[in-house]
Amino acid sequence: SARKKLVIGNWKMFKNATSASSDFSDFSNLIASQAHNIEVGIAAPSVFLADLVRKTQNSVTLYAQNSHWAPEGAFTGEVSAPMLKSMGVSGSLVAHSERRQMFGETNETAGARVGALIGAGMKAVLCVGETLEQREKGQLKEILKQQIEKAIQASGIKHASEILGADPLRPLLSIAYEPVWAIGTGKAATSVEAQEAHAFIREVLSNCFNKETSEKLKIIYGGSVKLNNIHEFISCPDVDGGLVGGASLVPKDFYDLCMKCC
Ligand code: G2H
Repeated sequence: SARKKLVIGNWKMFKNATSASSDFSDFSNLIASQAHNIEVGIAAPSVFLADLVRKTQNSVTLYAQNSHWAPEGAFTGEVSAPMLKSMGVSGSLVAHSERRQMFGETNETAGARVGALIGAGMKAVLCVGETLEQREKGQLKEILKQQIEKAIQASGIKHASEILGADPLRPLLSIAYEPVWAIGTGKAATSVEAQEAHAFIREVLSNCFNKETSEKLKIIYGGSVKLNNIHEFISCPDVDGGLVGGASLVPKDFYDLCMKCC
């Protein structure tokens, strides 16, 4: 497809100041050393971002793992989109399933976060996905439709032009499909399951915006993506890259994985 592949490493709550710094440098040096046609990002714990932003060499896009819906205010412990932007951070993950499961994230709060990021001209990667129970009950499509429609509604985004941004190859909004049962379990979805969900997500996006816009947006797969299965996923017509947790933690390994997407 005409969509540029997008691979984002999600460091979750791993590393310390020293290892985050040296791993990020190692990874961005490797990426900068190689000509490629993909977009590569790291979503790091926000406490490390100020340091990492100085080391990107423009080869790696930096993301937070969460950002608040308000620009500022009495929200102890939270970080806002304008704060991240002021540091040179490009965007944030939104509503990762771990946040939905453990920190009370809803489709409405997810949407508000997306709206704040896009409003600040930043990238938002909205994470969606069904639990095993929902899949077994045949609710896959219903859940994905709700997660996307409700979030877009709550985001306040009205026009496709708001999410497309200035660079046609890098829209501000992306979707990460992460079936909850595949996250950190070593049990990835099959490429057939991923393609089916991604094609449906594109259909939902087409209904929310329009067909042309839905064709431009990237839908990336997450959930036990590894060096040996990434190629299978990105070979699917509607899979535009990966959101990679465990396999993004070692710089050389993640670099090798990224190179499989070129
Ligand atoms: C899913 C994924 C990255 P992992 O959470 O977001 O993690 O690749 O470890 O399953």
